[in-house]
Amino acid sequence: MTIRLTVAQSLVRFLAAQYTERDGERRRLIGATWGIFGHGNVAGIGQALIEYGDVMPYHQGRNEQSMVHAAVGYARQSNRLSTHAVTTSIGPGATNLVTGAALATINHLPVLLLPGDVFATRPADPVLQQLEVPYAGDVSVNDTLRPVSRYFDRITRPEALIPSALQAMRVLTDPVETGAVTLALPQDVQAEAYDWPEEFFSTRVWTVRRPGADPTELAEAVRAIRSAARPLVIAGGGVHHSRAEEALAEFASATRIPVASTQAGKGSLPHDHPQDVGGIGHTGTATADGLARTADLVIGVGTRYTDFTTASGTLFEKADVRFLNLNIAPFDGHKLAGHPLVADARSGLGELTEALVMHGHTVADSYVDEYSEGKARWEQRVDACFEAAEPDVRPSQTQVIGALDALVDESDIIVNAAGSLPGDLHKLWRARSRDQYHLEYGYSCMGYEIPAALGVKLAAPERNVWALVGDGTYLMMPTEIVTAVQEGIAIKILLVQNHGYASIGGLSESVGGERFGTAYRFPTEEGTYTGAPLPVDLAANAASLGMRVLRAKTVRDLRAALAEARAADTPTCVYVETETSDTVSGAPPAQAWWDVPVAETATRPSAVTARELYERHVSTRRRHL
Ligand SMILES: Cc1ncc(C[n+]2csc(CCOP(=O)(O)OP(=O)(O)O)c2C)c(N)n1
Ligand SMILES: [Mg+2]
Repeated sequence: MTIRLTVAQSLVRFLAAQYTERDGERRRLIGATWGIFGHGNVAGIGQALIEYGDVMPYHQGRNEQSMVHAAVGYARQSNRLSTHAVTTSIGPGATNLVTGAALATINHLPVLLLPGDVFATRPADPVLQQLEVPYAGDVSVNDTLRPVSRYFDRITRPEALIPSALQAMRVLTDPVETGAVTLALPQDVQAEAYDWPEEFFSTRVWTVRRPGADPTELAEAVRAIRSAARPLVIAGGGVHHSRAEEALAEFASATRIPVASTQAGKGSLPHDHPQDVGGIGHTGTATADGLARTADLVIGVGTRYTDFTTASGTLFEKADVRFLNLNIAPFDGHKLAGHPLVADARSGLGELTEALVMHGHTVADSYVDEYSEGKARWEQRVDACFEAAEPDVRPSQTQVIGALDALVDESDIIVNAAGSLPGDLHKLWRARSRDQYHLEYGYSCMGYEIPAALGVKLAAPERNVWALVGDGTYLMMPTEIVTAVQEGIAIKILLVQNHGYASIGGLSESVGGERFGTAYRFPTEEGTYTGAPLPVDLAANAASLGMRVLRAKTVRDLRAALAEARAADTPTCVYVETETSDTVSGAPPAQAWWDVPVAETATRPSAVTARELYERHVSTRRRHL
């Protein structure tokens, strides 16, 4: 039996029949499709989405990049078992996907991209918005998506959809490979009919596998842990993706090995777990970074070891420090010349715990006392940062975070990606539940927060979802507020106004850049932008997009506004101007370095001084072999 449908209709029906399964849980793989229409998808996928609206929900986005962020937010909140598709017109609609695709791929989060493409049959070259490449007839702007996609195909014949769609599903559901998957769909092919075999539309279940460890690698890992006196776990995003939090807690409780976490891994243990020592690296806690400096064995679990984690290769100071990397991806397992333990995080941790418990292995009491004291000391610093002794003044940024901390329970979710908030949150936030802390720091993309919060809320409608945004980030991408209003998706936005890029301003100052181009201020006579703040009213802006906005001037106002927003069942924004304008936020300083190269020649004293300090830091870098 065959069914005669267009390529677009066939794809929509196929996608509606795909499921994932892990640990007995079955989910729709593609929960919905986001779309902005133009020529290239309006008569193809657009027509198919209305034809099959009963099986494929649709969301109307405002910007192609932000639609990908929404899909990514949904996918992460769904533990990668479910995601969304994104359809675009040809040309600018398609290239707007590139940033979102890079973010998805870097963070190992699945998302299906369906950009329209130029005519496969080329009846009239060039079509509106077509890139013409004189040396290659088969290149279109969609080729910019190749390097940021884990799988890319262009469907130039209807029947080619069958193998391609199956490969696309394989990659989306593969825990090693997953990321952005792109099927570029020429606009004539989308609308073309074909006789599809009926089985193409049958329900298909993709098992998200949990491979266990190789016995030789496991034995070596157990030996390494048993012979270490000062081991330290670094929990990365892989712990969450694998839902290995309980397995990690069992491992930590059994062995008493302390656990530090990356931005993606924070929340792997709740903040009050005795072995949780907080964030690691450049934005880490003094406790975790101190342990890292003296560790003889670093046990990475589901981490990519970015420069923020390793303090650009300066954090692990002990001469004979070794790395043991539990990772489902051999690529990451071999990093820092470590012993790989290639396995799913939950499976691998379970196997490690079993073997270590058999040997009765735990670390020494003196080590436990040391990190427990460090953890308690850091807690006091967090309290001090959050405390606002005088409630009738403008809050600092850390007091803003403290006000939210005092309000939320384990069901609230905070979403953030860029600015000075990620560092402050990594140092200070008390993650009360496994998925409360949603930090996108693989790409740290300004503008992620608001659309991603929409995706998170769609995946967890019963929870309070807070997008924490700086003013710079807000200006980069506020437009999905309209979508939240249109669909009644009651996200909360906490908008922190400090008149520019406080984070990059501080960084600029420390590397001899003198805060050049980082403040939202009027130019002065000397030609620098250091004049008065701009008369921009972001609260009015958010309100103009249809959102309810609560303005908070003081700490007291802020507490009341946050509580009101939390109780609201419509999209609500709390707007607050922080006290220290574009300088410091009130958080503890960085406990470890981050390599941002400084000018080797300069006449300005700030750069000359910064370079001297830079060279001292560089000289402490290690190559682990
Ligand atoms: C799309 C994008 N462009 C540029 C950057 C570099 N960058 C990182 S943080 C930042 C400033 C963020 O400003 P704001 O949201 O106001 O936060 P603040 O630093 O003031 O806390 C910039 C420009 C980025 N991360 N993402
Ligand atoms: Mg700012």
